[in-house]
Amino acid sequence: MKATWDIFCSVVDNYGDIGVTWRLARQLVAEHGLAVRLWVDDLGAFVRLCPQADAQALRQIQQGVEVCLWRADWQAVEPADVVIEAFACELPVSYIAAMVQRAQKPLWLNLEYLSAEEWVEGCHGLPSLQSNGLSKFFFFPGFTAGSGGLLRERELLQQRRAFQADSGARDEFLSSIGVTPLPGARLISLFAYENAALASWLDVLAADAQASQLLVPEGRILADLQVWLGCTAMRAGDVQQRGQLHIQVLPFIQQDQYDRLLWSCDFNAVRGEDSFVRAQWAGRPLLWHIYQQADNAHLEKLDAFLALYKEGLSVDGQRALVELWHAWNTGQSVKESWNQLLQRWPEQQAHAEQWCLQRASQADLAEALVQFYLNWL
Ligand code: TRH
Repeated sequence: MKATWDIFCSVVDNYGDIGVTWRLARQLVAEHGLAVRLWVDDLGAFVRLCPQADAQALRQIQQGVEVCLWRADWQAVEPADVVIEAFACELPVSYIAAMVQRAQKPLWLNLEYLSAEEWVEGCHGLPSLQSNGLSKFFFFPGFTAGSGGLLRERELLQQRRAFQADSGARDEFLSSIGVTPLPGARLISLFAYENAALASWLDVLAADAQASQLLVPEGRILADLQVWLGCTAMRAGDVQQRGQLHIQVLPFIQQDQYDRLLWSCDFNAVRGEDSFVRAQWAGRPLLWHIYQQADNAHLEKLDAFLALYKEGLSVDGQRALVELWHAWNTGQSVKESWNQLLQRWPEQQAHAEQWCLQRASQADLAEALVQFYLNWL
């Protein structure tokens, strides 16, 4: 009998919660042959990632995953063997009661947000005894061997390498999303929250000796882009040029296509959690717009990641990287740091690939979850 897994996802905002859980659910089905139900409280967000899905369906099968609407008026179901509450979302009270009643108790996991902070290793896998007698385990994704790892499909890096080695595949993909690469231009993707530093980056790209082609999926950064361009209501397909900078707005594409976009670009600006990880698997230099938290807690997380990521770069390479990422995340001008980064471009390229290879030597998150369950049994 296949083990059954329930993954609960409450969509707080943006696409990270559903992006991570949808990716994990698919991988558990495709690579581990598990029966997975994904409970989502906002099917609208899910449909954005999976356009063929039905936003009204209470239950539907998508790519082997049973996707269920998590309704406020919870209808009783038999709990699964493994229950994952993603990002500390609160399970329905009656579902927890049913977990307690189950003859074979389920493994209950809280899948946490990704962080490179040192304390993560100490907390990963720890149980917390609940008043109902069940234990809930904290599962932390992460970048180091003592953490739960990162989401990475089994064939991902082989596919990425084959794609990057095949310029025809790249051109064909770009053409499928309406992009014609400009000869000699640096190709950049931009996915970010509202960002006061954007104008300084666009200024420096427009004034650069080398042309840049900036691809911007529809999203929150468009408002700042429009202010800089002095235009309104930009939509997918719109193209603008200022100096050496060519800007094109893209539609919001599916996760697999978004991967290909990251693989196609020379540089990727990403945000949140899932796109940030995907850009690392692309093996190309990247810029992270971290999700803002109260009291600037996110800046500590940013520095924790930088401390790991910058290892192996030269002193100048480290400085350019850290200053660029700090400026981008604090709304300061990126002009100096971007130019410094460009001066060390080959080093940053080699480093991104090296970082990717090192992370890929660890077990991926889905595999680590499955192993955790097998050890727990
Ligand atoms: O959307 P996000 O900002 O999500 C955030 C973070 O996860 C943050 O940590 C969390 O607290 C907050 O949500 C609630 O960024 P993220 O994590 O990169 O998720 C975006 C998803 O959208 C990711 O799975 C990639 C996907 N995507 C596409 O599928 N197509 C696209 O065109 C683009 C731009 C993204």
